[in-house]
Amino acid sequence: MNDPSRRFLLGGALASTAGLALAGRSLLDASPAKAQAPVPAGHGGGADGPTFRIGQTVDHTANGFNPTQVLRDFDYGTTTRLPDGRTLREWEVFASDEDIEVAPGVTFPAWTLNARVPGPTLRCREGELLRVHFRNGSEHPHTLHFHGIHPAEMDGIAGLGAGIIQPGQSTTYEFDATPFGLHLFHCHVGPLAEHIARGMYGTFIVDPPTPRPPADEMVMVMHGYNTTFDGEGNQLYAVNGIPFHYMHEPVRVKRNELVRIYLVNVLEYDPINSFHVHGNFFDYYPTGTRLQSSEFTDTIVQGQGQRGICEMRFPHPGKYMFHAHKTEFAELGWMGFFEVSD
Ligand SMILES: [Cu+2]
Repeated sequence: MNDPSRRFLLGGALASTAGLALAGRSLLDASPAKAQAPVPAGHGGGADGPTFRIGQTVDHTANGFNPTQVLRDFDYGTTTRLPDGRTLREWEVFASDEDIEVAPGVTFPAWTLNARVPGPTLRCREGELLRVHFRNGSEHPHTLHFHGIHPAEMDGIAGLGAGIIQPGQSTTYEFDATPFGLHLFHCHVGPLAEHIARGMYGTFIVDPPTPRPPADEMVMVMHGYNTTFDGEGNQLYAVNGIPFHYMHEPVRVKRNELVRIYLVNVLEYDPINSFHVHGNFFDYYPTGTRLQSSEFTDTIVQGQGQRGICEMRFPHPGKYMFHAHKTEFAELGWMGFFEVSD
């Protein structure tokens, strides 16, 4: 991903996002070198290329999801009481193939969970019994592999338990909600990198027995799109599905209110992702498995599969950027704003 010339051989998606990157970049610096690089004939700028229009956003209605809603969408499933008094919590999760407009005029053929990227944020409480009913409506074989503590046959990989779930087939994963913390789930079918890069991941929150203090809670899943399918990097970077979304629709928060971000990195192909907030610091709880903050900072890094909880209050009103502190990712979509008001 470090060779700009290779990037610009990648076709319409990149050419289309160059304008977006330029729009966002001016907030970070004033030298849009990449965005001004020549576009190969027939890609992006040509009549047969996608039609990027500055100021336009993607069609969220056609996509079927909007990152503004994804941000605070916690799926608690349905609960029943077991004879021993324990709570049984159940969800329905389905896989399907969906064309998603990931940047204006740029369609990505995603493999999705519950028809969105990222998939649902499943939320439960430690000690519950969980059942995830998985139906594969995709044209491709998939599984659900949860992070957490569970028996081998519930691990959602080939050759164990139900193994690979073929198109049209279903299975149920059952395990205990433990340990409390911030986890994730994703497909675990090979080629694994592509199944993840296509969009098959979601957030899995196990609340502690005594809830965390009340807060304005939100989920941020950091990921990317390898729109050329060369498996060598990403042409777009995003939080919650759509690059630059929170530049267009800032995350609105209240001054001095506790903000709790469940931050997950599932970015494929690039080894490290990061999160940085302007004009503020936050407490960081790695994996959310301890109730004591391990760090007070304004920047953290995560490898793929790493996650952690960020807690902060904004003492001043106004707009504050948040973005990957990897400038390349920020310029290709991984940036947004908090908008703080009274
Ligand atoms: Cu898969």
